[in-house]
Amino acid sequence: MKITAADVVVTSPNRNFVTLKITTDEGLTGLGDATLNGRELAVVSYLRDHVVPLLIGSDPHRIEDTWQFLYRSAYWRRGPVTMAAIGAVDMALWDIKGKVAGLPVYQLLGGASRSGLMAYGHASGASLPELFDSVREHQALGYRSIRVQTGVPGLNRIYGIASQSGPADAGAERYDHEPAQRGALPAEEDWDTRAYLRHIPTVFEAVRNEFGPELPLLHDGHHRMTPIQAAKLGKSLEPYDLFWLEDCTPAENQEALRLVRQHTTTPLAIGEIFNTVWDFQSLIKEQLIDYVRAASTHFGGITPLRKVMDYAAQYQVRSGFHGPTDISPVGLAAQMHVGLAIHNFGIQEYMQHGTKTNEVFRQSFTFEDGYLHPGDQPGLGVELDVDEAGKYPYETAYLPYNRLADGTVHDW
Ligand code: EZ4
Ligand code: CO
Repeated sequence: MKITAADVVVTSPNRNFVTLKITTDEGLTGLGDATLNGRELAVVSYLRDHVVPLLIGSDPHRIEDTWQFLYRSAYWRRGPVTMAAIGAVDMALWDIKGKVAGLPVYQLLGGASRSGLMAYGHASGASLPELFDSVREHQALGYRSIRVQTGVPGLNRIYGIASQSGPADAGAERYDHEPAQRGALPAEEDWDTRAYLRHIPTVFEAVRNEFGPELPLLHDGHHRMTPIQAAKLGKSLEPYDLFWLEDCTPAENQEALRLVRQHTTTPLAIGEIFNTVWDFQSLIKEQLIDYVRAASTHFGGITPLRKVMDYAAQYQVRSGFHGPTDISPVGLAAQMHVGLAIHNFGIQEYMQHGTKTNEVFRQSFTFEDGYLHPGDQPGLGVELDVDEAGKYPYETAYLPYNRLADGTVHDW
């Protein structure tokens, strides 16, 4: 079998997505997600100009070899643009292999280790009553684990707060805080870490009082704290028994996690912006984290995601793959197959795509009683409706960013 075509499809139903569609001489097609939120067109060029010409004529069955060839022959290794491009190729080849075998990808990875994937959703509110409504709404949707983000008194606009609670209007996203916002420039938000550190423990105390001790609760610090601030937050949240505290410090300084670990038993999750196995090497080996936040899309695909999880298994570190709406349905499906197959699955983030996105990407996964399952279609189980995709051309969009009260740019 040979690859005869590889097309890069850019579409913006509810938000921008970049999808690679590989076609073989036997008429089979495979899909891969190459969406890099806010920097989408860089990956489009990387694929169209530098990867697609190398794929034509090659054997789609050689997944490991193709991955190593694209990674090593570029000479310039790693980085989100390169790894999103390689990831899309890798997913598309697994999709094709599954279709040839007549099996869902999880079967090729060793078969199911569980009947479904526990998923968490994003509850948020500017105030406590709004947050409680949002938690109840997510419970009604079936979620059994919930991420909690709230407004902070004195700050106008911060990460993670949807401007509306309840289901979105027809065609819109439920989570309007997630999409990079369409427009020529990024939106500016404000930040004050001391105000945040004072407020957040009171929020978790109130949520525990309202919803009881059993509900697994998660929280995302979104890279904003110094090591000692993160240590303080982890310690102050211990009475509320978090499932995890995510991205408590910026990921570049990995030694920060040693200091955080010395002070708190709150479980730590990190790595949504990591793009290779090597970014996790010390953190896993030194047991500085509890959950791997990688996403198939930004991490080079299914092949390396499986490898990092096998490595993590030796240290009792589990998966918590990144699943925001900027991971396309193809990327989400890819990591569901990995999550179902590995032994050390932890939890899967699952935000729900908008209805227009679901018309562009026809999917076969299920979400029942809080558990995801990728379905049993051969391959990844996602098909792209190219005509629908063509209705929604790319629109410039950026993630927001942060400034402190004195105007200093802060981590977002
Ligand atoms: O801000 O995916 O845990 N989830 C997150 C996300 C990220 C977006 C960035 O594109 O941190 O909301
Ligand atoms: Co996050």
